[in-house]
Amino acid sequence: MPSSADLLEPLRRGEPRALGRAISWMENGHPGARDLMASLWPHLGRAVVIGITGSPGAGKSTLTDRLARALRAEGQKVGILAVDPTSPFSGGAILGDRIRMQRIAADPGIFIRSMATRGALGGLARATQDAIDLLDAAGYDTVIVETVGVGQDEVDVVSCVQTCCVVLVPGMGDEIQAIKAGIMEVADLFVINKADRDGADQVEQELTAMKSLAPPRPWDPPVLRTVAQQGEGIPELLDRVREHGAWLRAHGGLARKARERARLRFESLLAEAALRRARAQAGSERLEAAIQAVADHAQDPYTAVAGILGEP
Ligand SMILES: Nc1nc2c(ncn2[C@@H]2O[C@H](COP(=O)(O)OP(=O)(O)OP(=O)(O)O)[C@@H](O)[C@H]2O)c(=O)[nH]1
Ligand SMILES: [Mg+2]
Repeated sequence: MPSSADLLEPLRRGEPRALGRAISWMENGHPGARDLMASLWPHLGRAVVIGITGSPGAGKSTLTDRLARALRAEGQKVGILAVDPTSPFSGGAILGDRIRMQRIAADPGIFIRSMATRGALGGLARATQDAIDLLDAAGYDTVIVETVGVGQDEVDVVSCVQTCCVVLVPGMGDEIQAIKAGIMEVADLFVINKADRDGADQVEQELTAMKSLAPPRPWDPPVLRTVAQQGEGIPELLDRVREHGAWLRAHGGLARKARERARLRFESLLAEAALRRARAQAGSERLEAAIQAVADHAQDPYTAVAGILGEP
């Protein structure tokens, strides 16, 4: 079995096999995972991370594919993480994506990985953040994170990215309302994809109306149109992503985001470690008994937790 030291060099050279294995290590809580991260940590923070999020079928993968090809044409190395909180499978089982992305998958300058719920210790957001860090350490210039727009899981995933692009399509109707909750606040850019279809004007109007109702933000997320299938609007999208990056740098946003990410990660690891420790110290039986007592209304949860922690 390779040690983290064995993995480190090929990983730093950007070898896809080492990268794939390292991502699995982090997902599965391999004993060498912590050492590996410790060795890499000083080298991180170089990669630009772009999030592409939106409803199923909005064209996220097509956009991602186009963006990746545009960045490759500039000579960049590109990592793609396809995050699907609704899928129990991981390791590349998103068949449609695989077929669509076959063309770019053959390019050694592009690394693609599907991330799904199963097997990701500590949740998808953490697994995604770890994978981003590994790609960063492996010399990938840009990482594109594609997530389906559903609930908290993906809002957490969005916290991993530098620039979050929310993809809308014409004819969404009520869906635009649904997207408002949570996603409105995290969007750095709105992309109206499938602009070749009728109704792009209407989505844009609804979006503008929604933006005007939201509390003003220091960065006003621009709205742009793309036809990902034809590659239309992709250079403009990249320009806007870079503008946002420049704005972040000029306003201390990168440091602020880095600190927020560090806090989320630190606190979730700490909470998990505290639970593990409590379980080890009190014993699983006592913990289960306490949970049952709460369920039976024999004891309230606050008192039960204090009891496990030995607090008065
Ligand atoms: N008309 C039109 N179709 C598009 C455009 N972009 C993508 N499509 C098509 O929309 C369908 C869905 O595209 P995907 O890129 O798989 O969408 P997705 O958001 O990744 O889908 P999921 O990952 O399944 O949520 C495909 O058939 C694409 O060819 C576009 O700009 N115009
Ligand atoms: Mg997709």
